[in-house]
Amino acid sequence: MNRDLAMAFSRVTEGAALAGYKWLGRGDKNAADGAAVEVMRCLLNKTEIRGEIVIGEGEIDDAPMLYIGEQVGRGGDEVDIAVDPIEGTRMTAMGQSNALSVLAAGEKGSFLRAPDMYMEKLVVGPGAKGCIDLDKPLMENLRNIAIALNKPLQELVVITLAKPRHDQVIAEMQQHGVRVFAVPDGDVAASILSCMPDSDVDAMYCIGGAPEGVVSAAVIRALNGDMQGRLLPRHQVKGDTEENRRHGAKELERCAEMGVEAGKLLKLEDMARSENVVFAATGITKGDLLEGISRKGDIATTETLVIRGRSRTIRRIKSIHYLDRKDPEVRDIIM
Ligand code: VTB
Repeated sequence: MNRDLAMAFSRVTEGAALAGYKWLGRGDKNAADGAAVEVMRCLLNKTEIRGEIVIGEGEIDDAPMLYIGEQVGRGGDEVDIAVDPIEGTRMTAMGQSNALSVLAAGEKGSFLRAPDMYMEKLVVGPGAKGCIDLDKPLMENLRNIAIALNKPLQELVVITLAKPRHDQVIAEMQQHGVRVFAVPDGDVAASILSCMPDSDVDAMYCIGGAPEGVVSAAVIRALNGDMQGRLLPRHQVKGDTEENRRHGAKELERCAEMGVEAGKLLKLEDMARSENVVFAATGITKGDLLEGISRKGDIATTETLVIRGRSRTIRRIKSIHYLDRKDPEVRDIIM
């Protein structure tokens, strides 16, 4: 993959983030997402790639744009692309922190194709690579991570999502003295934080979205961290009601069609098969990983993280955008 694509992809997430920002705090998740999707697609189609969306907004029937299987780009390197135009539509709609626009690209066949369902995930940075095993209890994993990092359990920092389904594990971790950072939403940013050399987060554990898991796997691989995951049907996560069971049964059917197995342990290499990946994320709202967008009149500032797996270079790009100078099709959505 041409390394200059890193710059091209940062432009794509910047545009999508600016589109999401326009809807910040307006209580309309779908409008925010729709705008980001449209800009992301438009900018991807101006990029010199022959790309296929492998993690996107869903299946063609219910996602008009950036659906799984959609071809994007105007010709060039053949790449698979995993996108989350707004990772945190609720955060964007409600003006909460940590919302990002995210894209990962890799050589053909790089990413696991998984349905949009839940995934249990455990992520660590390079220092604890090879020490995790999701088939073992979480506390045993955390003890092993602490040993690998040469610190007492009481100094371990684990980030998770503050969701009712995690109340019990959060309490258990805290009873054992682990420091828990429970953020409301956004496990992609949380996963990246656990692999960044300048962060004090040691691990990320949660049950979140599978697409978010695959996007995270790409960047974790690029950062030489480690991750394991397990696909879970809805009724095992959200309560064993009739509706959830019906929904869960459909997810299991999709798994069978796509050749993946729910409940089975997935290793990092199963989810991200090559380290020749490029990852770009632009902050929409201020978070622990990235600055949010700020805008005065028609001038907006963005911060974007760009990571190239091959060289493992981590760049932060601060951009100032004169919105009225953007291409008309983008300008009309972001202004
Ligand atoms: C998950 C997580 C995301 O939303 O998809 C979560 O992976 C949805 O959780 O990072 P619920 O089903 O409990 O609402 C995020 O936190 C944000 O998109």
